[in-house]
Amino acid sequence: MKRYIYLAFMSLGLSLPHVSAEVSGRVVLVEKGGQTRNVVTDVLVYLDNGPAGSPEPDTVRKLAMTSRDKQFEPRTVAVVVGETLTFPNVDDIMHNVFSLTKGNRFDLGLYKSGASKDFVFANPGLVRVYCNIHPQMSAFVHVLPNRRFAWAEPDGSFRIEGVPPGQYTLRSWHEEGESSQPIVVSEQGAGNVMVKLDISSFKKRPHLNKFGKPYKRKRGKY
Ligand SMILES: [Cu+2]
Repeated sequence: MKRYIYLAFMSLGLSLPHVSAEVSGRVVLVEKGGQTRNVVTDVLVYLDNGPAGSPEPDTVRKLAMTSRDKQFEPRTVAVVVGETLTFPNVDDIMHNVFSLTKGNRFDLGLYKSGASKDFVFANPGLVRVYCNIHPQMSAFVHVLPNRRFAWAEPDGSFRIEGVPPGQYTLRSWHEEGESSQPIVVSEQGAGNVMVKLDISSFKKRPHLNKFGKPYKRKRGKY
């Protein structure tokens, strides 16, 4: 059938329609001792090192990471290079959102309830986002080269749509670990892809403030 569609397009002097497939599978989080975590949260699955020159959707997404109850909501966001992320503050107190991550450093300064500031992420990579007032506020922004990504469902299943056939590296990320594996996507896509994400060696570490110094506790509270 595809051959006939191709020939029809060729005879009309048109270029071949964009072929895209779907990649689906399941992520398993492996904890210490080899046990698997029952509920999967905040696991990003994305395709890297794919064929060059694949078309991208040109719709503009509205993305936000809100400061609410001294937490970022959501805590993990994926943006495509050049996309804008809005950081609204809906708390009754001031926040100062910042990142010291190389390539996407920013400092939005102190701003009050109801205010919002934007940042455009220019370089791919994982960006660690914090508040300079509240050390418990931490978040992650994944800056990706394209839209070939998906967040896993709580049962670990994932589905990445609009994938041009080719050879890729399938990467998965959780704040406690990451993994990568080669994958071949045919015109029919790739299904039942199993991803084992080892989170057994994760250790939580404190982070520094925007000056690269430890946070100072004021009156016993943040
Ligand atoms: Cu804050």
